[in-house]
Amino acid sequence: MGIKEELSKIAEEMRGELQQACDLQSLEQLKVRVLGKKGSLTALLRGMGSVPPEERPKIGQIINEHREALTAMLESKRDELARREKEARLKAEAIDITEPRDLPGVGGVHPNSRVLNEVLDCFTGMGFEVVEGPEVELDHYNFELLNLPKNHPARDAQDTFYVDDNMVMRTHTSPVQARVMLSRKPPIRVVCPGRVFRADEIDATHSPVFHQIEGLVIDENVSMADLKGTLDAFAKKLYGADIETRFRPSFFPFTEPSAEVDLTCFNCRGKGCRMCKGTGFIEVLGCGMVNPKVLSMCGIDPEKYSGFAFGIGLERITMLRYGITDMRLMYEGDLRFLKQFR
Ligand code: 2U9
Repeated sequence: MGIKEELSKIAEEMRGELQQACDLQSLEQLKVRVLGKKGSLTALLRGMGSVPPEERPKIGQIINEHREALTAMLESKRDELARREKEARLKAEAIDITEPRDLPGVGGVHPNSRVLNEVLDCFTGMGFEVVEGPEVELDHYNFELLNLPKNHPARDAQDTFYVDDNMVMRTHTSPVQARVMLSRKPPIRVVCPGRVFRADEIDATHSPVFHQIEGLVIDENVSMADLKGTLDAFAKKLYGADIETRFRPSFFPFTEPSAEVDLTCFNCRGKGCRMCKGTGFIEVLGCGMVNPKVLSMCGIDPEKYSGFAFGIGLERITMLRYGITDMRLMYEGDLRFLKQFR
């Protein structure tokens, strides 16, 4: 068979096989069989030795024309197969974004955060500004300025985490109010939320880390009536208009006079129940008129200004609000507990 017949035969066979080729791999094998080093078309080029010299240029040109044509056929087929493979993959991997899915579990707001936000809303609604301060605090601001001198029992190591002789983990947020008084002129109306630290053993009602919200009002002619009125309004905003407040004399070094405040039990509305141990009242916070010595130490003239302060333990009111009997539940991250607050 002459070279021309050979070429036609090769082209015919390739057309037939290209029709059959259904994937890129078989196409590659066909390319090697025809155009590879040991391919049928390459063999013809090797057979040029038997062609008369004067015919070789012509024959060589014809073979190369066939090589180009066969290469074009292969590439066209490869593009077609590649396109089909891509379409098939896109179809297989397509996601119907309109398909209903079970939403991932959404989080919730921690009960402490809920109550904190409600308490802060009550006071910001009355014109108080929220101010925060450092948790690692100098002894000077945490104790001395609060009329808790060096030998005061509240400083005992069993109550306080000391970083060094002059630095502690703050035991209350009171140093924030002291800092505010030292840096601002009256009138002052601030609430100071945050974490506080006491060297307590962990049990159902104690944690070495807990939260307080303290408040401070400093202005001219601030009286105990302002204190009672403000805290009474707070209690009614937080627990309902029928809630009554009861002020019992107490003592704190940083306030004089001092009082502890009981609220009508928001569970039995004053009838007496297990939560309020039958008394109808629940102690919720402490307060008092700022001790004039504290005013002076914080740069406020006690002859011209007076003020009141109060302190609320956040965990205590959160546990009362939600009937949580063990403080540890709030920190252990158990989803069975947290899911109740979604
Ligand atoms: C300054 C002056 C006075 C803050 C006050 C209380 C009363 C109080 C407790 C409530 C529950 C702490 O978390 S608790 O155990 N606090 O009873 N705190 S008066 O008085 C201040 C604060 C700052 C400069």
